[in-house]
Amino acid sequence: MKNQEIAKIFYEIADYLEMEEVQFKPYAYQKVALALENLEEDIGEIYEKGGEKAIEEIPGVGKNIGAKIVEYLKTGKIKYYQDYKKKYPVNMEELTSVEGLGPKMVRDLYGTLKIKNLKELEKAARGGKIRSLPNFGQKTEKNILEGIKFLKRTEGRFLLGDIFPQVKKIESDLRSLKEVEEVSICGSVRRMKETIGDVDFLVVTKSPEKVMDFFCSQPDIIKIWSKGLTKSSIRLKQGFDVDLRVVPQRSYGSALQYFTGSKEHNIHLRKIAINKGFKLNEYGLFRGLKIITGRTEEGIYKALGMNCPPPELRENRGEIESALRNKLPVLIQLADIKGDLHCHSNWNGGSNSILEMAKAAMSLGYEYLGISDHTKFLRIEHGLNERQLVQQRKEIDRLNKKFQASGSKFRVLHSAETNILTDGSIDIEDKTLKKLDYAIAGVHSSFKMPKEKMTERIIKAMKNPYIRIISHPTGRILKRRDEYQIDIDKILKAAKETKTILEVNSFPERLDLDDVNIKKAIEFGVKLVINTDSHHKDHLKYMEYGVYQARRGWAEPFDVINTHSIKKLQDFF
Ligand code: DGT
Ligand code: CA
Ligand code: CA
Repeated sequence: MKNQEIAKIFYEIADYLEMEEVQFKPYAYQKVALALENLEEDIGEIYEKGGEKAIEEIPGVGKNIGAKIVEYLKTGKIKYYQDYKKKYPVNMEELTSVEGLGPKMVRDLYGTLKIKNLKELEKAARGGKIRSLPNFGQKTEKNILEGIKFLKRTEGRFLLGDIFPQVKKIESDLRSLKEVEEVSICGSVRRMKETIGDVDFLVVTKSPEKVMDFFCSQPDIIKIWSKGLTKSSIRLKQGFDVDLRVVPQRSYGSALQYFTGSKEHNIHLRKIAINKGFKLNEYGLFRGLKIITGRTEEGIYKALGMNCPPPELRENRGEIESALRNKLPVLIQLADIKGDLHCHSNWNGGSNSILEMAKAAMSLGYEYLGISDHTKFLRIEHGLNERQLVQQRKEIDRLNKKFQASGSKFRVLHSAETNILTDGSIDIEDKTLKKLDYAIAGVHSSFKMPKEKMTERIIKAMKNPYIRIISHPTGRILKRRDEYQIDIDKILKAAKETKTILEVNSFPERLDLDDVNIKKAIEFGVKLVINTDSHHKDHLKYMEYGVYQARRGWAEPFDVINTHSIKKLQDFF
């Protein structure tokens, strides 16, 4: 599909336009890029069927951008983009991946020091060359070095959400082979870890040759590291590696157990086996030379006197002790989720109208959707002011009347994602907050405050009686920036006292709270909400990733407020 290729180019064009400080246009390109990324139909097919006219029906596409899409489909190039690349021969994607480094800074660094890529950037920063540039200074130089360090730390790991759809596709392709008797994803993907080193598959088959031939001839392969009858290893064009192992049926369960990990879980489990006079490895559970069991995972855990913990729990964080005492939690599932309480609409520049978002939520079987647009402090996000919020309420009331008249119990709830200012106050006055069904608050500025100040800032927001939810409570962006400095114990204690709900943000690069903090929050008795923070109707599907992290954090349906029915939720608020 050309959709992703064109989207990527448009994002870069937006960066170049920002470099030249062109107004509004960058946003237009970003918007189309987002629409292309979420388009289900192939753009080439749309063009073949309906010509340029059909292309211009894609949201945000006008004559100008439409012509560029057609140019790419016809020639594989966009001259406008090529010209920019000639003018600024920099690796934009690489450089802007450094936290805090935007297109304008890239322009200045290229203009003065001829910096074109990450390597040159690091060299200049280490050499103290950046601090003396106008508009940069010592602090910026230090931040750049920290940003680079952070990138290196997470290098080579992939976001679960970025690779999961393709991993599922490989799984179903393997499953459809008639030679394949069993297939399972294992490793960190099966445990739904937020980032993935490599992908591991297990297969049972009597014709390993056929299966390996298939595995090593998939279309997206860029390298075959090894190909054998029991193990093959490949790299896909997205950059990640996939291992496939073939095991005999009698060892399938023990191999699945072993290769699911985690390593820490396995080490603990093996000790228990030894204490009971067994030997446990990927071939089975043995007493002396005699195999006791190995066919199923459940069989192995049972023989060791325990329940089989869901893969998401296998991090040696107490799950083995719970499994031994028959006390494993009954984890939340995607099917328990009855609505999404943090979504954006076109009122604040999102891609879809409230009605479009609501329809998408209904098609997921939800009972409600909370619209929570940004508020006025966030000017780049077209944040709403008090007057606009009141107007928005009217539209939502109108929609709900329609739903009611048609006999649907679905409701749109009115919220806002307000900003916690540096002193902990909220950028919308209480009088207006009071009129919302519930208000959300989040930190969207001044991320680098000292720990104590940042903790106080958030706690003050929680004390506002109208703020019911704190969005993405730690502010981390995976592979990009660390969480801000906060005292999580103090935050959890205050959340409990003020009955403030903490969000599990499902966006694949956020997953905030993370698994460890989710578990901690539950132990503190704090309630959670799993939200997508959708800026497009197709983002609603990210809910699954929030649910996986909640499972990794031992969450049960009872801990999460958007498992409530609409009635119960309204009473709750
Ligand atoms: P990743 O790939 O870094 O995201 O993480 P995993 O957990 O998928 O790790 P990987 O691919 O190296 O190995 C897959 C599983 O195999 C791992 O979760 C547990 C098991 N395993 C690997 N090495 C060892 C080991 O040295 N000892 C034990 N007990 N298990 C291991
Ligand atoms: Ca792995
Ligand atoms: Ca592996």
